[in-house]
Amino acid sequence: MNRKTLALALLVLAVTACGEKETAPSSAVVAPSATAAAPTLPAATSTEEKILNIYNWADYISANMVADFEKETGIKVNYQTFENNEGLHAKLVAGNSGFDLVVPGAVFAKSQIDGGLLMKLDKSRIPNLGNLDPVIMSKLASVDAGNDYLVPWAWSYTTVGINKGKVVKALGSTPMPDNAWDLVFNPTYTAKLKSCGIAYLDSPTEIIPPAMHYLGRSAYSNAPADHKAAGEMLAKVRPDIRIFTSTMIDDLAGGKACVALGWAGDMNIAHNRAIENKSTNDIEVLLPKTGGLIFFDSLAIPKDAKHPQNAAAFIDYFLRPEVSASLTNELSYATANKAALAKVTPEIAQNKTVFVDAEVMAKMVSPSSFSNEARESMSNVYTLFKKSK
Ligand code: N2P
Repeated sequence: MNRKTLALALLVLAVTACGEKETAPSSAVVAPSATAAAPTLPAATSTEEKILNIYNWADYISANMVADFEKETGIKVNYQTFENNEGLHAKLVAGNSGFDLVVPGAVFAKSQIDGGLLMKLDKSRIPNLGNLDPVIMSKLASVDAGNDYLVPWAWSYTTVGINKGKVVKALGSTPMPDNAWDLVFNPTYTAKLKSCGIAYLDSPTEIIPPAMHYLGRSAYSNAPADHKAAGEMLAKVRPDIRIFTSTMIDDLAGGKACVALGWAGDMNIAHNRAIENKSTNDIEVLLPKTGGLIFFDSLAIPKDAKHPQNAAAFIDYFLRPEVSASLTNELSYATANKAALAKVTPEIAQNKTVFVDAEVMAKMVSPSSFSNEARESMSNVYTLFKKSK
């Protein structure tokens, strides 16, 4: 039943790039299928020194993934984390980042491909590409034609999360709003909630898109007028926003923030962490009635990577069903690995904030990509917003 729900949900997931709606033929999307886990990794044929430098988002990998890969291949992994797409993008643009494997969001990946910042995958080294869901891969082809550069790592959506008890208390006689986005964008609510802490993600492309969406404009508008409108709206709540962060798990779980504009996956981690810590903080992921913003993060190899064969070996290892499933099971981020779905625990598979129902999914905003100019314009609006208090 869950697989069916997921398949339905994914049918409506449309990754569109700059308004382009073209979709590559699905025959072009996957490598020759080899669904069984390979007994030996393509790493065995790597002619490179045994080093792999990975750059990923914080809190975005299962506990043993790196150690198990190192043990099996003898490849030493240097693992570093970044805070947001802007940070990763700047490193790629500057070049010589030293990284062999990075995890850009779909929103940035198209301009990175177009800008020649990424290397084409050597698909012959990644037989487990056949495990990926062809429906998702055909959607991703609107960002990456032919699926030549990106391998989906995980997906989730940007939304509003709350500490239920604290929010109800802070709102007092004011009932919960009909539209959850009000909790972070409407001064009537933020003025009350500032007492228990409102956290925002710290990135222009994480905040301006939901703000435009809240205003009824396209979340992926490239028009400076739309960015400006979002900035004007955000200025009204600025005095109420206390926390800007890219790692809000502990803020939520520990009770420092009672409301967050962030990623559903991290909110689910916070929910579980609060329980583990035996705290009374009850963290809940809300599903705004106007929809959250789907995001899609993918593994990619920088153009000047020194160890692309080792990177391909890691990608193939990650695409084993049990390895992909470990990420979903431990971190509540959904997978595009179809072969992994059978290994997702019932608890996660049935969590409607991870694999959302088809009707909730239908309202979600699909990712798109911004022009370089639009990112610059949003960055200016965001900087002004953050500076003013
Ligand atoms: C997980 C990071 C999620 C990445 N902590 C959002 N694109």
